[in-house]
Amino acid sequence: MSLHPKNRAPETMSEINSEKPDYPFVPYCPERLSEEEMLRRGKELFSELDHRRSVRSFSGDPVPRELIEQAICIASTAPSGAHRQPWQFVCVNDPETKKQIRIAAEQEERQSYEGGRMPPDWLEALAPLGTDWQKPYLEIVPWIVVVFEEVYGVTKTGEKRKNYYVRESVGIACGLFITALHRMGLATLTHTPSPMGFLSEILKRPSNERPYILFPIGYPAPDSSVPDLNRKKLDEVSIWNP
Ligand code: IYR
Repeated sequence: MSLHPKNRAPETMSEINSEKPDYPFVPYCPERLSEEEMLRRGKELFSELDHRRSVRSFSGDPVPRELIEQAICIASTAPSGAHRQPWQFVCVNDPETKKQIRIAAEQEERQSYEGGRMPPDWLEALAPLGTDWQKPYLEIVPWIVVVFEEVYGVTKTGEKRKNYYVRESVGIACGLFITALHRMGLATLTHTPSPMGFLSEILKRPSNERPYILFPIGYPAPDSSVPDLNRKKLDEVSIWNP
C-alpha cells in the first residue's frame, strides 16, 4: 500500500532543502496542562508583557550580540504565509552606519514633522507622546535592527518566487521579536521613519526586500521616562458571540 505523498519520508536532503518542499507530516503532541496551570502561565505572561513600554531614550551600554541573535531566533518561529518566512533582520552596531541611519532618518522625519508631510490631525494625535523629528537614540543605542520584508523570494537560479501574506507574516514576527526582547530585559521602540527607502541603500539590501520597521535596541537611559498610558480593557478589545 502506498503512503499519501504527504506522509512519506523525504528521500534526499536536497528534497528537504529544495525550493519545492514536500514536508513530511510528523506527530505533534505538546504537553496537555491542567487548566489551573494554563491560567497561571497566561497571567504570568500578561503581567510581564503589561510592563513593556516603548522607550525613546536609551543608555549606550553594550548588549551582547548573542541576545539579539536569540531574539531573532524567537521572532523567526512566527507562522508565515506558505511558510515562506519572508523576513530579514539586518543588525547594525557599527557606529558609522548608525550615524548614517540617524542623519537620513532625521532628514525624512524633519520633512514629516515640520515640512508639512504629516497632516495636522496626525501631529495632534502624536503630541501627547512627545515625539519629534530628532532621533539621537539612533546613534546612542548599541544595536539597530531593521526588519525587511521579502516582497518576493529569489530562487537559487535567480527566478522570482511569490511570497504570501508578507505584511501579516512580518508583523507577527516583529511582535514575537518585541516580546523576546522584553522577556530578556531589553528595551526597544517600533520606529518607522517615513519614507524608509534610505535604509535599503545604507544597508545595501536587494530589490526584493523592503524596509518594514526599525528597532533601536538597548537599555533605557537611567533618566528615561515614558507617558503614563493605560491599555484598553478586555471589554474594549473583545466581542463574544455577537
Ligand atoms: N515615524 C514618526 C512618527 C510617529 C508615528 C506614529 I503612528 C507613532 O506612534 C510615533 C511616531 C516617528 O517615529 O517619530
